[in-house]
Amino acid sequence: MIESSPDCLFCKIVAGEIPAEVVHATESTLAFRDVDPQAPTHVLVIPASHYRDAGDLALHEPATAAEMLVVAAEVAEKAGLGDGYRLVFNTGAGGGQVVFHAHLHVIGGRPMGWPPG
Ligand code: D5M
Repeated sequence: MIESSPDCLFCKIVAGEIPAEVVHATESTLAFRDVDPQAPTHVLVIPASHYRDAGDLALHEPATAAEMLVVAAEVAEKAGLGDGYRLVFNTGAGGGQVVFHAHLHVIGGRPMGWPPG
């Protein structure tokens, strides 16, 4: 783990160097709208510190990993997603991860299919 990584897009959002539509913030987490939404509600919840993926985060900062789930539930409630929503950690390139700063997708507001694409 490193506190922040100089070339990391999401570290720059945490630092306020790149703008984002923030919907929730705590000392250890930040939640902001995905720039390429896949549903009416699409928010990313990230740890403030830099970890490459969900496993790296959970290994080194399990309390923050758990807090991200609480934040996701709060985001979903605020967005009126009482009917349900989807939480996704794309992990590694083969898992569809593109930004290598751990992040939890909170997706909702439309019917969800299974299996995911
Ligand atoms: O998802 C990475 C996600 O990050 C993808 O859904 C787009 C989103 N993204 C990329 N750049 C930005 C900025 N600047 N603001 C908000 N959202 C952004 P992954 O799970 O890595 O495939």
